[in-house]
Parts: sequence; C-alpha cells; structure tokens
Amino acid sequence: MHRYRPTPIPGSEITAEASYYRRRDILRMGAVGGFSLAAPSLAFSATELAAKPGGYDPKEELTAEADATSYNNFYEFGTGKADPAAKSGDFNPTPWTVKVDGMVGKPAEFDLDALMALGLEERIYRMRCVEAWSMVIPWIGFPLASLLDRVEPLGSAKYVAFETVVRPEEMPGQRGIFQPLNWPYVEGLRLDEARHPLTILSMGLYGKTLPNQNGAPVRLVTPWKYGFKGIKSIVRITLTEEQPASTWNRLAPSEYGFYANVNPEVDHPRWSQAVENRIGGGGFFGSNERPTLPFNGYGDEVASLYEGMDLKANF
Ligand SMILES: Nc1nc2c(c(=O)[nH]1)N[C@H]1C(S)=C(S)[C@@H](COP(=O)(O)O)O[C@H]1N2
Ligand SMILES: [Mo]
Repeated sequence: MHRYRPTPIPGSEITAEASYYRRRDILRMGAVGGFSLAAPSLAFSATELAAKPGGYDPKEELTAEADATSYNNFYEFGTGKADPAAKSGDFNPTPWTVKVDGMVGKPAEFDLDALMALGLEERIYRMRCVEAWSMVIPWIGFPLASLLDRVEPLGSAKYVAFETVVRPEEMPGQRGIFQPLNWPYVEGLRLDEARHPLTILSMGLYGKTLPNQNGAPVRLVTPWKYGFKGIKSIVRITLTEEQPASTWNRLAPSEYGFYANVNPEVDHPRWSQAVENRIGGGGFFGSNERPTLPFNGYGDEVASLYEGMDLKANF
C-alpha cells in the first residue's frame, strides 16, 4: 500500500552538511532486513527506494542537496534563482490530482497514492539548464510510459501536452503587475519521447518527496533535454494529434525550440551552449566548467529517436 506523505521540511538547526544525501548509506540501510527507514527526513520506504534501482547512473559526483533545492527556476514563485525556495512556503501540494485526457481510450485522474503505485525507482540523472549550468540529481520517480499504458493512447495520438497548476493565491509569481510568462506553464513531448524509458515523472529527490521549489508533488524529467522541458507541479496531461504549445517556445521561438535537445553545436542566440558550469562541482583545474555533451551524454539511448532529422533546424 502506497501512501504519499510529504517529507517534513528540515528545521534550520539541521546543518547543510547533515542534509546532504548519502545515497550509499541509504541503500545499505535499506538492504538490512527489518531496519526501519522511517527516519524523519525520508518519506519513501526502503522498499520503495531500493527495490528497483533504475540504472543510468552517470557515476559523477552528486550535486549537494542544498544546492539542488536552493538554486532553482520556477517562475510561478518569482524569476530569481532563490525565489522558489524562499517564496513557496504557502504552496500546498496535498491533496493533488493529475488529470489525463485527450486521445486516450481510458481517461483518468490519478491521486498521489495512485501515482506512487506505478512503481518508484531511483534515477541519477544529469540535468542541464539552457542557461548553461548543470547538476547531477538523484530523482525518485516512475517511467511516464507506465502512466501512459494505463490510459491506453489511441493510434491517432502523436504528442503529450503537460500543464502546471495555476494558484495565484499560493504562487507569488502569478500575482501582481509583472507577469513574466503566460500561465499555465505548458510543455510537450512527442509520444515516442514521452514513452522513452529515460523519461520519468518525478515525485522526489535525495530520498525525500519533492520540495515545493523543485516541482512538488510531481514533475517531468527528460535528462537529454534542456531543463525547461522539466515542467513542474503538473495537474494535467493531454494526448494530442498536433504538436502542443510549450511556454518558452511560444515566448521566444527563435531562442527556445520545441525539441530542446541538449546540443553543444547549436548555440542560444545570446550565448554558447558548448560548455556548462557544474553547480558546486570541482572541475578541471579548479574550474567548474566542463564540455556539454550531445543529448547531455544520453546519445546512446536517445539519438535514434531523431534519425533523419536536421537537429539544427529542429532545435
Ligand atoms: N512550471 C514550471 N516548470 C518549470 C519552470 C518554471 O518556471 N515553471 N522552470 C524550468 C526550468 S528553466 C528549469 S532549468 C527547471 C529547473 O528545475 P529544478 O529547479 O528542479 O532544478 O525547471 C523547469 N520547470
Ligand atoms: Mo532552465
């Protein structure tokens, strides 16, 4: 029985170091029979965490949890990197439902327990923001394909559209005169991208439920695409025949494409995408800069999805 329990927000007395995620410790503890993992900071049980390691571990140093949860993009809470952590305290992600509709045989609404029951795995993925910074994050989630299988997409469905919640009363970035984006934030994938085994809906990171600033309670993760595809706090998923709108593409189509595959050879019009700054990481010669890889290093897994496509035209 899966019951979603938000991880308590740690008190300020907990040191940054103590809140670092020590993955191997947690997995080792999980392997000890009968050992309870109901430590106050862990919302997922040992079985949920350790039963199904998801693979794809890039074997790179994890970004510190404190960095991944304090340096964020989530414009519903403001445009500054510190805004999502500082200004999301009023956001209440429980209870929650995700409506799945459109070109499917069995439209459905999933509550958080139903989503968890699709089978949580840990996936350590690189994430690369279009702003040329990157992190390595241990996500907890389930393959989006598992959810899509439940609703039985029709043969005519070609795309998957995603939508974020609109709650100006809880999201200060959606109030006031200056509105940086049109709400709701929307994103989309081709159906074959959505079904790819790398594509997950995440409900947690570092062994805990997602903090509000990272997209509680459920968000998309597509590690071979720029971070803006990773739409947060999803309330609706719609299968469509036509390519759906995506927020950044609609705002500035010459700067942000629909595909948004990480590509060091296609620069943003205003900056290079050839190198990235690994947040908090120690790179060459004391610098945190490292070369960006095609498809963010996931080319072996995903390049075949784009065979025959001009990736400079379809950026
Ligand atoms: N709803 C919504 N989703 C969003 C964003 C946003 O502003 N609103 N920002 C995107 C961008 S630009 C990035 S880089 C990632 C950042 O995810 P993280 O803060 O968990 O690292 O979220 C993406 N998802
Ligand atoms: Mo981003």
